Amino acid sequence: MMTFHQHLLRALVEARAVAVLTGAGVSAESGVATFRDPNGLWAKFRPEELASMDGFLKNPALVWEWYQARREVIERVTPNPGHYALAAMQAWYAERGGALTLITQNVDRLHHRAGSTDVLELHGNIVENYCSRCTRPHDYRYSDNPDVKEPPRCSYCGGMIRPAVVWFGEMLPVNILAAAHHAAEHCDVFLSIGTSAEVYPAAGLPLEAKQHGALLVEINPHPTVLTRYADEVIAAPSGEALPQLFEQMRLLSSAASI
Ligand code: BJW
Ligand code: ZN
Repeated sequence: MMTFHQHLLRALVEARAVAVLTGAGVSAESGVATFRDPNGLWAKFRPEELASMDGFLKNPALVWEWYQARREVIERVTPNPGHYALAAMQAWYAERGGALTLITQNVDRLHHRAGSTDVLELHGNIVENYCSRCTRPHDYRYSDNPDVKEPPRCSYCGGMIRPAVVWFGEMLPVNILAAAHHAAEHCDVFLSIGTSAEVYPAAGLPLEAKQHGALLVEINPHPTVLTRYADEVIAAPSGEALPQLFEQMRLLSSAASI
């Protein structure tokens, strides 16, 4: 049983608006590799070769196969207790007339599968695809065609189809980023969970929230560049910390209402 500071629990129970930023660490306990951990994806692959338009144009089949392999993993795994706790917390705030805005850098859709709604996907998703030339959406589903080894071609212009993720050097979806900034600037508590906070502009959101007066909380078993700015650090895996945090919030809240 983890113990949390009373003022953290009280801040969470009293908050009207909560913003949460998640990263790859939230899916680690589901069996999805992170990027920058010692056994993460970037330990084996060079980011600029795989997660950039230049890399895709130089070696489309390599990039496509890398995404196919990751799709295979993501189809096979399931959300973990951390994903479910965040979905339950979102419903809990909504019932009380508040709001929890879930901002994620993850492309795996596990938050959706756990029941979270209105998820702000800053880096897109790995399930959908679009044409790298004319940008039209392309209806390719991994489960229908798991063995496609090269990018399919666009039925309108013949361009190469790419995953609907945001690569280095590409702009994040404008409306989604704007909604994320708004949530960061207007929340009472901001939770940064399972992210190294190294990739911008997402990494700027926690400090933006703190500058606007939010309590900044980090949940991560390892220190990050953000740790020294956090008001509260829960140094534990999110799949363990989040269900216990939510449980203790509910206990405090029901005790307070007696
Ligand atoms: C656990 C755990 C457990 C483990 N529980 N925790 C300002 C300064 C410097 C550079 C820039 C800047 N602004 C922009 C840039 C450039 C660049 C950038 O940020 N570079 C930095 C790396 C230096 N940013 C961009 O290029 C962005 N675009 C942009 O800014 O466009 C501007 C523009 C304007 C005008 C014209 C054109 C452009 C785009 C960034 C896109 C990032 N894309 C990727 C790939 C997505 C597709 C895919 O998945 O293949 O997104 S990179 C990769 O990193 C992925 C992730 O979403 C992202 C963040 O990683 P995350 O989630 O933090 O994972 P990790 O692995 O880093 O950390 C995991 C953490 O979990 C660790 O801390 C562990 O301890 C922890 N953990 N187990 C809880 N059980
Ligand atoms: Zn096209």
